[in-house]
Amino acid sequence: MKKLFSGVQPTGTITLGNYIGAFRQFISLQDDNECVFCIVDQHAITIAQDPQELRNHIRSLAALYIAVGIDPEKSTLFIQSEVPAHAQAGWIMQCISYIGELERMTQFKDKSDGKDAVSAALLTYPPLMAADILLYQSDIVPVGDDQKQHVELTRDLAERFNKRYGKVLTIPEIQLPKNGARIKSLQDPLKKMSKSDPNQKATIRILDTPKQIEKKIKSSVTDSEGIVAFDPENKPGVSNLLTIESALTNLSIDALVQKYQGAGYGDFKASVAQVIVDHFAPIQARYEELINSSELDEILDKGAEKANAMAITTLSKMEAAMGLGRRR
Ligand code: ATP
Ligand code: LTN
Repeated sequence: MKKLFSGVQPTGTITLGNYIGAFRQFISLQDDNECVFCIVDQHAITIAQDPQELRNHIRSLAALYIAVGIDPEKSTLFIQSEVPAHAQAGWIMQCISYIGELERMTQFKDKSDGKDAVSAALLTYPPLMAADILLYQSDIVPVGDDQKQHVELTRDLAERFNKRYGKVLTIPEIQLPKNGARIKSLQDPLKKMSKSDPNQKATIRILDTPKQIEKKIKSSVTDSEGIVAFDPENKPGVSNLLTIESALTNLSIDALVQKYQGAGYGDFKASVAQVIVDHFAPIQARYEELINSSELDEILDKGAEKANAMAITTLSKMEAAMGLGRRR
């Protein structure tokens, strides 16, 4: 079995983009791999968070992992700040990172652009992410394509570490989703759909009510041509909706274009909205069962314990290889 690691930030209720780009992959991968899934709350605080909101988002994200189908019997699910080795290994990774390579990360550029107070941790976010992955000697990292650059940096850092201190770390491979790698904002289909987008109309969230979903899809930005066709460059809005329906139904884009031949945008949007509503209904029902249950706390306690044991093993090897403390 291959070892697999992925993380999601508790910065808001997960979107359709997160679901298609990340969560659905996780579920299909957990049968054939040894999976570790992390709620990366330490990454979330690289941008200031309201404490009560952060607490709620962490719990909600944990319940959603289970509700979408992560099986705690097969996979390990835990909260990053409950496993101290992440911050410790994150520091080590910072020590072998160069400022220049961190400044070149597009996520850093996007998130710091135009801000006058940018935390140092926004720059050192990728070395912490590298630590997350490398502590579990992960072979595979399934993420959306916006994270490709970070996983490539993780590989560089692991190679650099191994070259300097001996072969301690596994070099991970990125795994991109086959379908719908990047779902776009409903209001600006040139931007990715992002859970921290302040414009509520831009994102569908996994806990949205059917009414909200219908309204948001109905008001999504398309074009004035009135023909349902797949052309991401010239028709990004319509293409995005087709990508969403295709990803949720597993029907090909061609089959969908065929299905909507002659249909107006009104009917097209109503039908896409219905597909999303039907897909989310069972997930939302399971979420309601979990969110205030002790079952969720038990899963997270057990997850932290398992993750801790794995992470400490690698951290000890890293520290010994570097000559830190009194380890040999
Ligand atoms: P934030 O707005 O806080 O940056 P985000 O919505 O971009 O959040 P992350 O927590 O950064 O989400 O990412 C969680 C996972 O979802 C990652 O694997 C990421 O690649 C994937 N992902 C995020 N947005 C999209 C999207 N629009 N389409 C496909 N996958 C996505
Ligand atoms: N940077 C990622 C979240 C993340 C992650 C990870 C993903 C933190 N650590 C380790 C995969 C593996 C994001 O913003 N999506």
